[in-house]
Amino acid sequence: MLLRILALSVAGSAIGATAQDEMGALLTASEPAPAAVEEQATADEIAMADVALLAEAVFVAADLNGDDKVDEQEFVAQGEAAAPAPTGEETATLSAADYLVAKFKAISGEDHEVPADELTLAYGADFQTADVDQNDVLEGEELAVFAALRRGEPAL
Ligand SMILES: [Ca+2]
Ligand SMILES: [Ca+2]
Repeated sequence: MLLRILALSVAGSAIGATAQDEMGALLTASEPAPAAVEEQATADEIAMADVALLAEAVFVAADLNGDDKVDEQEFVAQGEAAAPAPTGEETATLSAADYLVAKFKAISGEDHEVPADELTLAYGADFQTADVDQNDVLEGEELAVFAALRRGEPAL
């Protein structure tokens, strides 16, 4: 009886190890390096499938204190770092930071915090809005609209 349990547990662990190896290989194959995600942000086009990765990369970059939530200050700092406000005459009534604060409020809701899934949802919604021809790929002008929406600025 004892031998049987032993044999089963050995067999079980062998299967477990194989499955883990396969999972590891799959994860390694499908997860792009952080550098690849950064490149997607400035690519010629962004596919719907890239949005979650993009949101994740932005979230990690924005969450400076590592508490798995992006607060207003972190959101604005990340937004300003990603798209520096144009220098020169500031005739607009709202600054880039004002737009980012408004965008943060829209995403965060009443708890004034944005966990990763809320940022991913917001990016998904902005993607849909920017994808004018609804082909699940942002190209050309659509990319500019997507960038503006993510900064909370009115799309042109
Ligand atoms: Ca944080
Ligand atoms: Ca499109």
